Amino acid sequence: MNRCILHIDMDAFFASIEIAQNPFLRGKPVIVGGHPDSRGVVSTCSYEARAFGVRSAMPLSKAYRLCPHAIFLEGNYSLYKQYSRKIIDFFYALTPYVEVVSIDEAYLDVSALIGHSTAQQLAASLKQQILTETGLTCSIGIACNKLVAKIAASQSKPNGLLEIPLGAEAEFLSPLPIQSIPGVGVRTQEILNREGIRTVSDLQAVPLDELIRTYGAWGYHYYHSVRGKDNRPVHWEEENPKSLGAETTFEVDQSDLTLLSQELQALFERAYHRLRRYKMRAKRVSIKLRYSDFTTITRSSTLISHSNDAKILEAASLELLHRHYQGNQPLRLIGVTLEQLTDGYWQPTFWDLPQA
Ligand code: TTP
Ligand code: MG
Repeated sequence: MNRCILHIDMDAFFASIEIAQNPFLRGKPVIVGGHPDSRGVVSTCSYEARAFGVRSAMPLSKAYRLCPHAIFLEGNYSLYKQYSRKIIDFFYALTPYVEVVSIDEAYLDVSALIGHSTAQQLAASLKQQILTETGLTCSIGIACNKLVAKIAASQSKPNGLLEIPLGAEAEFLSPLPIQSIPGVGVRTQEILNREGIRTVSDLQAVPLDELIRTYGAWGYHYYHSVRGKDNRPVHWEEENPKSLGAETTFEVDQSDLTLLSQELQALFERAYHRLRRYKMRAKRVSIKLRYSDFTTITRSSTLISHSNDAKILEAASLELLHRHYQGNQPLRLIGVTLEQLTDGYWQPTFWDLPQA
């Protein structure tokens, strides 16, 4: 059976929340990340600032040179997480088949809902609900798989809705630049460009055996991706999970402990977010480390009692990393899992209460 997947990604997420909170900012270039004199980088910026060339991860000093009249804001991460949680709850109200990918991004498998409504109708009403309840816009891609749905969402930004009909995947992708394909990072893009491969259609023309000769296992990935083929299911979660985890495979193997700690913290946030959504508590924290040679270890730490305290659980996961990571060996994968779960009482926060 053909699947129907929605990919939803909020537009200029952190900046849009700041604007929703303070309408004076609407229509203005807004940059979130800190004061332009500081050494930090841009988290994100409004589309008005993007018109001046400002982008995520750019040094704030450079953003200031490009757009000196922009409004620079420190950012309020806990507020952004609260918005994120509200939006994710709308997804779960539609279907249990939700895979939350990041703070502002999720896949929904809505195959079972099609017939009663069209995918376009579902997506349009979700966009409307998010806008009415939060004041934020998002972009939604609809396709038969995750890869094409994600690219469709990014192509429709901002405030877009784009459905790629079944069978039109390769045709949709062909005019796009090669870096539109997830997995084609800056380095791969440079290598491909040197060989004269700039668009997806250029890469569609390269035979499979040549791709495998040049790129090894990634050759298969490119071959199928450029044709819009992707079999990955939406990784949704059961009603009462036994464990909640998140892991990531690096594009380039990593050995920098600071970076690994940051990645682990980001993964922990994802696992913890789900713990919170299920209103559960965990008694054990595990980490998984896979080295370049595919040697994989998992290490666990058991707490004295069940906890839903983010600080305690996060500290346990970081402590495991610091204790067990062999610093001289690069990692290709890192993951964290919250285990031995039990139902727990969560104090409702301001955001759980109806807003005036
Ligand atoms: P994105 O979805 O990549 O970016 P965005 O929502 O700001 O803009 P759009 O999707 O319309 O292109 O990331 C979501 C949030 O994650 C973003 O608002 C801020 C944060 N973020 C960072 O802090 N640093 C980064 O380098 C990136 C890419 C995002
Ligand atoms: Mg976004």
